[in-house]
Amino acid sequence: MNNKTIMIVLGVVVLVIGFLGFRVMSLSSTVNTGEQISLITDPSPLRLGPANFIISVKDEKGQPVKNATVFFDLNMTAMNMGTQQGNATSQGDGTYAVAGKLTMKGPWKVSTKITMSDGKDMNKDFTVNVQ
Ligand SMILES: [Cu+2]
Repeated sequence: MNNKTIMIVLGVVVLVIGFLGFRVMSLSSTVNTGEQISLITDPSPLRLGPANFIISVKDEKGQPVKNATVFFDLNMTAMNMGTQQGNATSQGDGTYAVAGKLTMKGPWKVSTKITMSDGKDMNKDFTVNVQ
């Protein structure tokens, strides 16, 4: 083989390794991500007054979890605005809804505790801003 052929072969090898490396990375990012708990608010962005909080629970495979218990606690991050907590209501599709009242502008914390049907507990907190 002459030098030019070697360079071409090396280039192809580098491309193949790069491609495989990319595939491995993208595979590992979709495997083993764990359960996903996400929050949607209505209205969004939040403002003073009543608001609905929709908490979505998905399992390790990204499937909606319909039979979890979702405990919800709403308060400001920096001060106690009184107790707003309880279980969110299952909507039957892996989402859980709860109503709250936002009585002051600024950062609020939505704390959730999710209990799966097998008894496994998870906590996830969200910080939202009231405008
Ligand atoms: Cu406050």
